[in-house]
Amino acid sequence: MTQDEMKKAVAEAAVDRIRGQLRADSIVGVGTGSTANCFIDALAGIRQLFDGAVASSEATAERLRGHGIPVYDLNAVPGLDLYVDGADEFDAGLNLVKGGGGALTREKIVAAAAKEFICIVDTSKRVEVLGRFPLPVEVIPMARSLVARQLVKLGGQPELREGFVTDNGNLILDVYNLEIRDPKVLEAELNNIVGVVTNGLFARRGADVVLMGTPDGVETLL
Ligand code: ABF
Repeated sequence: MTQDEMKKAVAEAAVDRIRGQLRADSIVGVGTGSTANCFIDALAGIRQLFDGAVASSEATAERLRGHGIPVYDLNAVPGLDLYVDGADEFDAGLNLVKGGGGALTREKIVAAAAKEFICIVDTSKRVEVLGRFPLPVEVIPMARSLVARQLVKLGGQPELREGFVTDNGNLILDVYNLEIRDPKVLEAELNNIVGVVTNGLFARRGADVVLMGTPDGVETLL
């Protein structure tokens, strides 16, 4: 199986997994990225089983609408039963690094609103220790240098993501060379830096389930 085939297989496995949980009034939280895009395409096949979706990015909202799936503002819904999204890395504790696509803040908000977070990945995303993928940190533009200096003190090497502005009008610092042994502690520590909006560690609210596409089929990790 190619990587694209694994992404499609895992997206279809996610649809199979949620099918039985959906009701006519269900709203599904939907993430961002190429694996999430495969999920959106597969979700369109069961369009009649649920009401609509909340999107973690403008790009996702557009793709959902393209399939005729209504997109709701999170403030207009009481909560979400489910959130399905990809990740850039995950470890054995189902802690994640997300935000390679720059949508980390909205992704974290949608994850926080959902009762169950199903993460869909292929084998390339599995790591022993998080930090191989540079950790994205969304920052308020005027605090860019202030935050970068704090990140250096924590042992990281921040690099501004050039030419990129988030859906919230902010900047991303990608932090290299972090060996993240205690993701929950680092997640809180980074969020405490003044000027940081969110960081890409999803450990305090990690995934509930990881569906991992492998060359031999989809594995479920709990
Ligand atoms: C989102 O998409 C992000 O949090 C993560 O950065 C990215 C993964 O993208 P892909 O599925 O294209 O590898 O889930």
